[in-house]
Amino acid sequence: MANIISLGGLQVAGREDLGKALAGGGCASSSCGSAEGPADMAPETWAKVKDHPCYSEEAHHYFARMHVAVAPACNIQCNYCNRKYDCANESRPGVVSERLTPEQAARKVIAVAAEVPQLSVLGIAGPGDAAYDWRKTKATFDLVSRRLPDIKLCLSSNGLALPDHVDEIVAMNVDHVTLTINTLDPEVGARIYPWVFHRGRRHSGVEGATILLARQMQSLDMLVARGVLVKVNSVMIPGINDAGLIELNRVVKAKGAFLHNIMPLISDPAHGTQFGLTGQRGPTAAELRAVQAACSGGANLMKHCRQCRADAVGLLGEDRGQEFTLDKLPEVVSDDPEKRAAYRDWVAREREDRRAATAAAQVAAEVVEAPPLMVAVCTKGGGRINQHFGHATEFQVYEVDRNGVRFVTHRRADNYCVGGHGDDDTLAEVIRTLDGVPVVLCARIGEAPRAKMAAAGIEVIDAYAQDYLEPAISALFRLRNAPSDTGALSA
Ligand code: CLF
Ligand code: SF4
Repeated sequence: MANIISLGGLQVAGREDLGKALAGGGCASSSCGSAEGPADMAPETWAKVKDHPCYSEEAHHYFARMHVAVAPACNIQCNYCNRKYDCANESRPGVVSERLTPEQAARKVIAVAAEVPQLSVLGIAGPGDAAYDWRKTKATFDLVSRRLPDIKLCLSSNGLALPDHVDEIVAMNVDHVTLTINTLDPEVGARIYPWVFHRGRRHSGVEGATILLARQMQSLDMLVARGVLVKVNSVMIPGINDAGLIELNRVVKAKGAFLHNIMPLISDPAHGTQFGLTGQRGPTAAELRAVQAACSGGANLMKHCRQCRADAVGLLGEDRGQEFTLDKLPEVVSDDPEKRAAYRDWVAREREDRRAATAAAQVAAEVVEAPPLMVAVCTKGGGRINQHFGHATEFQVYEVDRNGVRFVTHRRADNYCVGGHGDDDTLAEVIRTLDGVPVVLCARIGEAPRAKMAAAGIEVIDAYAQDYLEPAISALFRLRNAPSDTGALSA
């Protein structure tokens, strides 16, 4: 089999060259899902999540998803949505996608699959509700699964119409469904959903919220009973549903949800939503972290969600959607499954190496008694420190101590270096973005920005360029706290 892989137009051959391609110059990066690996779950569950960038935090370093905006109709009204934009339950608010017919969508998926070997998942997350606009969702999945049987199918829904389609979902081998459940309390629900449309009638207030909640719980039970992995999304709305999210997390875990994704409300008067116009604010990062911390011991939390667009393409955190708009697609598209197979072989070997290196570094670090250290990383995928500081639009933040390296969150900032020139305003924004994070690991940085970052109290280190993330972070922790230990890597 020809082991030739194309990464965004760059042709590379084999494993070493692919590593170099991921390591070189370049741009966007990302991260998201359960932090667990194959040792933590049943083999059949691991088989479902290992290539899904949202359901496995590890997979998001290697695999891409794409969304197609085929389902514009919706059956409820959320106060953070005004229907001019994509469904805000699993999309960045204020974004409008190019709407496609199922045939156009299938053409687009085949074209992307031929160009992006990292592609492993097709998701339908709007622009309305994928289960309510079922005919178009199903037609798209049917067309794609016939042509690309190795691509996993994934959908997102508010849950109201979903119980009517569980048999078809299972028959189509859809292994991953996201349900948005914002509250267990219909009184609270009435403050989020002014109305729902069910069985030909509109129901408002508490009556509507009661119907919606019952159908969401029914959806969760039915999907779990049929072996479908369910991720629950909750939009955190301070002063409205925040107090109930810990109990919600506990309940969805007890019902068998695989992941819980607590997303911040993004509210802006310019979006024209009820919450935007009435000044309802979203949570601060500290409020979101506090709720996540209080959910410890409940359902696994997803912390790498990027609140994608309903037409997102690429690794999480990178958006290649504009490369694949309808006007840029060829009329006749053909797939190249060998490229994806070669890429997956490479990923399997990389994962083994990375796990072995992480385990060895952890053994060395667990003797170090020191407070946890926060470390930001510049990466554009592959689980390595492979991005120039000036090209990072996003920093992945990890915490390390003697118990290991844990992904905490991502923080976004405009990239510092534009056209080879650093922008001081952007650097100031990067420094604000990295508040509370004293160290950044990157592939390269110029001396001038390094000095400015140091003056702001942030050390930027490029000595671990191209290394795997976790072993490098462990080594840094050990070096800082046991510098005389000759076993530690030096920076
Ligand atoms: Fe899309 Fe959602 Fe499937 Fe992922 S996204 S339908 S589960 S393939 Fe992922 Fe995007 Fe977050 Fe969604 S980062 S918004 S969680
Ligand atoms: Fe908007 Fe999605 Fe809510 Fe429907 S379910 S009103 S599309 S946010």
